[in-house]
Amino acid sequence: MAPSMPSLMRVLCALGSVLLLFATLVSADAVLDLQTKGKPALLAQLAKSTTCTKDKIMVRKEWGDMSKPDRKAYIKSVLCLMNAPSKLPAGKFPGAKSRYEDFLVTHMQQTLSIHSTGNFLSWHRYFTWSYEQALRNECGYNGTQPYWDWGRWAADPESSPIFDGSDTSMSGNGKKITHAATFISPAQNGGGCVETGPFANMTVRLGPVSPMADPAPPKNPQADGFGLNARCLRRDLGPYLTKNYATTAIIASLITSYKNVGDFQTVMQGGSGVHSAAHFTIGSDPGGDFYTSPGDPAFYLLHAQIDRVWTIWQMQDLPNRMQVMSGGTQMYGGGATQKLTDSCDISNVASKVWQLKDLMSTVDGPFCYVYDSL
Ligand SMILES: [Cu+2]
Repeated sequence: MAPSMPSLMRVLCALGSVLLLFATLVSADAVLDLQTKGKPALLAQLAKSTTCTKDKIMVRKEWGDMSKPDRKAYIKSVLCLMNAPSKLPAGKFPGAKSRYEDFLVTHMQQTLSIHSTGNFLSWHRYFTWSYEQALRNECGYNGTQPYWDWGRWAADPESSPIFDGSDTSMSGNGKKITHAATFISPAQNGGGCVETGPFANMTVRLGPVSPMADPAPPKNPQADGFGLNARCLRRDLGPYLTKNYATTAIIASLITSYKNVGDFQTVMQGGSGVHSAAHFTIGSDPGGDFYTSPGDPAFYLLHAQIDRVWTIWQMQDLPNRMQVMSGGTQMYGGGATQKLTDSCDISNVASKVWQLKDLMSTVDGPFCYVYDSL
């Protein structure tokens, strides 16, 4: 018997809904699609690697895709690093009490030669990887460095599993206080001390050097910011910057719009680029000071995503985007032209000095990791 019109309509409607759902699932995340598209190139690169093999590969995941026990293991290892003694000379760096702060000192010392420079991407890749190594080798962590996909949580970062303030988050927003706007966004929903989650009682000691928080943090007793200046961790989370400058569509467009690494990294690091948007989404103190931003433990999730976006950009045309670099050795084209043979020395926190050319692939040189899946 032929179906009656209404039931035929129902069938067609149901079919339409299924197709729509399928289309949504397939292209739910344009950045993930680009990552999938680039996978064969990455596998080909891995096959040629001199140091990394499939059986050794580590897989970094988005915080929201990690199990709660895995998140807790990561948090535990970060707290361990914060409680481990500094290996730096106390006379020179009185504010560096912990191994965690040794990383912060390293970033502070090199700030002007690692941002808006040729080595921005490779330096931060090696820095984030060295931090992951310290968590594993010095604090018994068995997992990998998680990342924060700004696009996934762009509508409301505060309710994301990264910042929801639960015991499986990287702690929540700062306490809501009356405060002024910054140069990049209106005042957001916090501004005060972080009082929820695993880092609620964290003490920040180094800096400020170039603070952009309101109210301003107390001055450091040393002009270089390395003196002891104990205060609380503050944040000013809100959706303004991610909604306007770091959605999935914007990240995908960053990856697909620029063939040249100079253009790609300049747009990424510009005032309305994803890098600034993500940093000032955390904001406040020490997160809003570009010298001391690694003093907020969410920094490393943020920079793993910077690294992931670079990796996905590289994977779109790997042979032409691997050994490429653009920029100077000092900010905004200053200093000499950066060379692939320049060294990357973060010997406060890593034992080996590599040349930048060795830091260009996540599956060669010191590295052996991918994002999300192999
Ligand atoms: Cu940095």
